[in-house]
Amino acid sequence: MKTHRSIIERSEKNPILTRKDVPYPVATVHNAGIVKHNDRYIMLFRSHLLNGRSIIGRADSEDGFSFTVHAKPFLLPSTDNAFAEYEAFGVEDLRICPVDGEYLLTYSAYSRHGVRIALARTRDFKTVERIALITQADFRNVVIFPEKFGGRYVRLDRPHSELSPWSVWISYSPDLVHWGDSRVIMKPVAYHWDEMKIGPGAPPFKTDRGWLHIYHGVFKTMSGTVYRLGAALHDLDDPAKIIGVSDQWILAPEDPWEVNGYVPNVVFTCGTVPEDDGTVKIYWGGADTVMCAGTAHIDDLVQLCLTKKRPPM
Ligand code: BMA
Repeated sequence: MKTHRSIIERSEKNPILTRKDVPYPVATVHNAGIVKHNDRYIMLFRSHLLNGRSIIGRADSEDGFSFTVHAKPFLLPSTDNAFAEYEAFGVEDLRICPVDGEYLLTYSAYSRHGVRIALARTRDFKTVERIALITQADFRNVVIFPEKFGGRYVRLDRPHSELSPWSVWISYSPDLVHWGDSRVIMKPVAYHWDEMKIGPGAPPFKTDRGWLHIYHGVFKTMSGTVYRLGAALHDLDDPAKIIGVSDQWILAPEDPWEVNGYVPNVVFTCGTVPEDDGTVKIYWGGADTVMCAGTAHIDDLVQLCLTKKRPPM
């Protein structure tokens, strides 16, 4: 019996991509960035190699649900001096941020120094140019807004400290290399589904009412943590201003491949594709093991942020 319509309708093809689809040996396929480029969906997914470290692969699709994986990985840890030191333990959770006719790629760079964020760019997904390491350690999950504000790039990021665990901050840059004017704009809420930590998910996209940001939130239970997805709406002119954050989550682990896997009870997004018909395709890793997709009406998500709010902080 269906009691109410889900906000996100899961694809019947889920999981849409698994390690069996990958022509080189990997343990997982998850946490993929995605974009529609020249009418094709391009997915840059994370895979654990059999040594436990991660690389980024590429898969393409005509319809956004059936993907074919490229023979070779898309991005491996750098061997270039400036980056190699910080990517030695792998590259993870890449986001594709379309800005000014190019794609900015942000990803977690792991090394013995911790985790920090690296930024690269591509125009055609054939050549990739690394730009800079744009955070210090203990940062993950950076997404860059599709437009500049006052001539500056704007990103959401997620520093962590014991006193203020895993919250969403905003930072600005004139040149993609130097970032500053940072301040916190959204925090976990006590005894709420996202009370343990929150972090940027997919790069925000524009709606009539604001920038819609799909983020992840974590709750700690007696048998481990649960990763779910939520929605926040940012002001169109000033993205530091949050208009509303949905009180309820929009996606929780339910399917067997979300509940069980490499890390149980995880749905984790790095990308969405807003379509011209008012829907948005949302992509998420299930249990850090497979890729899944679903569709939502953009209006439904916006309304949740406007009418059933939790305080941003
Ligand atoms: C986070 C990151 C994500 C992962 C999630 C659930 O801390 O490591 O890449 O999907 O945990 O394991």
